[in-house]
Amino acid sequence: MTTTKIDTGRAAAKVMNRSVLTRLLVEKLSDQAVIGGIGHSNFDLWAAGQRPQNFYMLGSMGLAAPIALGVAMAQPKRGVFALEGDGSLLMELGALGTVASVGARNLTIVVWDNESYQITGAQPTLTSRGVDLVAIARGAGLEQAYWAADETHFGELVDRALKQEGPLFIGVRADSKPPAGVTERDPAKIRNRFMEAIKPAVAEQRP
Ligand SMILES: Cc1ncc(C[n+]2csc(CCOP(=O)(O)OP(=O)(O)O)c2C)c(N)n1
Repeated sequence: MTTTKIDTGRAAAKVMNRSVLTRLLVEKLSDQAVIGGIGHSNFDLWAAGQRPQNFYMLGSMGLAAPIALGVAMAQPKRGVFALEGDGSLLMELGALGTVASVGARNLTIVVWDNESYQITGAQPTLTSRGVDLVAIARGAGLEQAYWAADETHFGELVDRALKQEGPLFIGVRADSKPPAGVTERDPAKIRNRFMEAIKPAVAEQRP
């Protein structure tokens, strides 16, 4: 861990590309579940390779972290990531306190802060006026909340998440480039594929 960079504030964090970092994240994964929030978070997750352990939230903002928390609680041995846009997270800030109070070590929230509701026309969000989501996460009780200083630091934070020492909150300042693909809009297929991929082996199932 590059501890010298760990407390980089938002202003000093590099503006990076969500598609590139999503690929970087996915390349490090094995059986971890990833929940892509509405918006370009899940488009880029889709484009990074359609892993069956990915769930693509279509339609409702702010649900990546709550869904991920449910999966993390049901399967404490599985690493779980929530990928969410800043606009969506701002809709569901209470979830941060819930995640902190549960303290799921296997859960990581990544927020792509592009200061806008990009998918609906790039209307500015409150982060464009200085609202700091990492500071909010810390205030909600998530002590391990950091701005990724650059791509290397992002990779280091993901490595830490993979050791399941969370809950971890990773803020990324994201540029406004378009996503690398578009999620296929087939909710039943998305749900069934995900449930099949993460269902416990028969011996592990609860009675
Ligand atoms: C409750 C709710 N309000 C509004 C919308 C319309 N809507 C869908 S995505 C979106 C913007 C998402 O912004 P953000 O989470 O920042 O992701 P980005 O588009 O920047 O990737 C909006 C306003 C919605 N789907 N649900």
